[in-house]
Amino acid sequence: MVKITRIRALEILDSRGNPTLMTKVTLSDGVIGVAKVPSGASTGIHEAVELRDGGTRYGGKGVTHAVKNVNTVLAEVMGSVNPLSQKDVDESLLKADPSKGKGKLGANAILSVSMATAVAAAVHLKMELFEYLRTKVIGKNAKYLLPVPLSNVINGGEHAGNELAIQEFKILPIGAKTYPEGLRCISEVYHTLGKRMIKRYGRMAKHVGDEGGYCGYGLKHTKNALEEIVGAVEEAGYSPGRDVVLGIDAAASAFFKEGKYTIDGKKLDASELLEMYLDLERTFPLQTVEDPFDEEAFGDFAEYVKETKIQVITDDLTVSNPEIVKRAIKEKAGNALLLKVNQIGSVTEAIEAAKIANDAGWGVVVSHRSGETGDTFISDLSVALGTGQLKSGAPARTDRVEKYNRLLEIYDLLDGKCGYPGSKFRTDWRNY
Ligand code: 2PG
Ligand code: MG
Repeated sequence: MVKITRIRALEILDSRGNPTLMTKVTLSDGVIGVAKVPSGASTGIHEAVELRDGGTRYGGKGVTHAVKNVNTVLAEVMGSVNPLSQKDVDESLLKADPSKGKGKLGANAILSVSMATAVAAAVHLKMELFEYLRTKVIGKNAKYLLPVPLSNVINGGEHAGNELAIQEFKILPIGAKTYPEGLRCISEVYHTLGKRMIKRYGRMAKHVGDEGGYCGYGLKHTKNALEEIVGAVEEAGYSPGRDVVLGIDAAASAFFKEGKYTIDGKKLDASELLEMYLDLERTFPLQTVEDPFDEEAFGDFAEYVKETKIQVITDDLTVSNPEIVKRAIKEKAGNALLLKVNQIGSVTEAIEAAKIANDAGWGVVVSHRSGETGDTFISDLSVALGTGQLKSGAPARTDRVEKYNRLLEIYDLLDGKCGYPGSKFRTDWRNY
């Protein structure tokens, strides 16, 4: 039986220049699996714990303790685990750190081993990662759906230094027939948007935020950003509403304080903010809204779901945690789950959260973090789960583009014999 013979982690940097982990898992046949862990900025309070060193080195953000935990405790534990059973791998990892949020060894440490082992197992079996995850780990047949990208073309909130409270303004290329056509669409709209913004607001508007979207220089209000995007969609030769629909991630916890949401120069209570979202839906081809309220406001999320027909995604509210996802489903506090593997800290638990969401009829959107690396695990995961939606930032900056490029590669590997949901981006997963 194949075994894990060596696990080696090291401290590397993420796309914001902060430390994170790269972990290599070596199997007895010499195969190596590598994983690099991402990191968020607008993190939910119930997320699994990123173990950071503290002190002054790297502003306290070093991960040498997490690295050490991988190289000692986890390397030891994994020596006797079957790397071809992701369930056993993750059960052993969770047993090694049963603390709440995996804070003892660090969810960043644990996740790096969980992901790298899956990568190694796929290589060992001479399978592509998406194929391995789908057929061997999730246990579904080899029928593949590529995702519609939710591409964040204007950054705000904690991801950019502008006046926009809303964190992400996204485009979804739903008129495309295939994934490559969809990617081409977001690239064309992105570049058209950049030229428009420079023409209107000057060269400062050329700069980008943490996820490669424009920094929003000159934009004062939520509506201005959406107007610019709709204009760019048209100018690029696409039809807003038919070819491209819009999405936002409000990441509303970041502008919520003492019961009020500070946005567009106003202080709104939850019902006024809900009215604002409904008004945006009436004015723009807005089809998906993420984290519209504070991360503990289950009731306000549920109010929104009652009032709208569009996709309401829970991110900070559910933090990819199976138990919290169950609560949100019970309280009807959304209709789609944002899935970030590092929020929960293991591949198996992330897959479980997705399954719980799908079983309840909720959509699932696999997502990057604002602090990323070149790792493309999430592209394979979205194809393996057949979520039909992936959020990976603008079609710019290598940390974002690598994910989109991996999907191009998967499309090629499959000879184009895979689905693309297009306008059925909220429901097509049911066929896979
Ligand atoms: C989000 C993410 C990713 P962060 O809120 O959805 O876009 O941001 O990684 O900073 O939490
Ligand atoms: Mg979010």
